[in-house]
Amino acid sequence: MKTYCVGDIHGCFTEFAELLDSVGFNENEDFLLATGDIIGRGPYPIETLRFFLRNRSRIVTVLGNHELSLLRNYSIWRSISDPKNRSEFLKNLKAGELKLILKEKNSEEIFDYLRSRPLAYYDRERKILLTHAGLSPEWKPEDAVGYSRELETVLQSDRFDWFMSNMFSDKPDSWSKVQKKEAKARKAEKVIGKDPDAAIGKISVTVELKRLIYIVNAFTRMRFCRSDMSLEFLCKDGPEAAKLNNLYPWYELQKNISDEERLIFGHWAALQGKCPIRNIIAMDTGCVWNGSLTLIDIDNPYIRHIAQAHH
Ligand SMILES: [Mn+2]
Repeated sequence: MKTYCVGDIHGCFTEFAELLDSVGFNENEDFLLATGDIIGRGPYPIETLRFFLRNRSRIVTVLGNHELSLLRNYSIWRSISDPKNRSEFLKNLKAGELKLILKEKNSEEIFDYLRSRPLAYYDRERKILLTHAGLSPEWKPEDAVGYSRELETVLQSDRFDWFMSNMFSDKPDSWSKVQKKEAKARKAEKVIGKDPDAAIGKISVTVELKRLIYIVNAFTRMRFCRSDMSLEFLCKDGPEAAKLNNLYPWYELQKNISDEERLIFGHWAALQGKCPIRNIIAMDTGCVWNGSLTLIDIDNPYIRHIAQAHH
């Protein structure tokens, strides 16, 4: 029984299957961790999703930004009642995954599956944390699963559509700002007391939304931070060029991961699977961009199994 970890598949099912074959992955015995973005842009999203659902008891995947975008489109599609407008909406979508999934008999099962994935997974025995984009330098590894659960609860509740329609924002960009806003809201609640005041309800919903947006952005979109550890989303350059703009790859500022712990992440194809910090392991080698797909045995993580992109 082995446990493997695969980088961002992005619907590149051919290369994924090739890798599983090359290590002799046993669907009845072995476990697989995936860094998220299992779909998005690539040619075989349905085949990939079918594999993940079929093996759901032996696979952990965290959510990536592409799964969240898909869920957002699904949420909008569901909210449109007129069939004409629905098909118009699907026609105008850049990404084709939603249309393909809706044709599947078990499409509801697929959406439920995605809605119930975590943003962070922690393997206690091995002390391995798995997320899509990394771990905010303002956070400690032991807090990650708790933050992830906050969002999971919302995604699985009837507040799913509310969050989906408010999710896309670059702000707030810092956890300390979130905490300051929370402290302010608590103070306001104390002053006004327990009067059922609509304004107070509004304050706390706004503050909660900000907290959830930060959680999503840190786990699924982060690449660069400013020196004060706030997240920066505009820079698309590689890590070296970013220094000129006084930006830092998040992992250079993340000092809370102990020597015995490991953090595995994907998302950042431009790193080409290289992170200079020994126990922070970059897995996205850009298969969907004509790079390659990477798989490791997590008990032997420095040996990499690679499948070159075919398309
Ligand atoms: Mn990504």
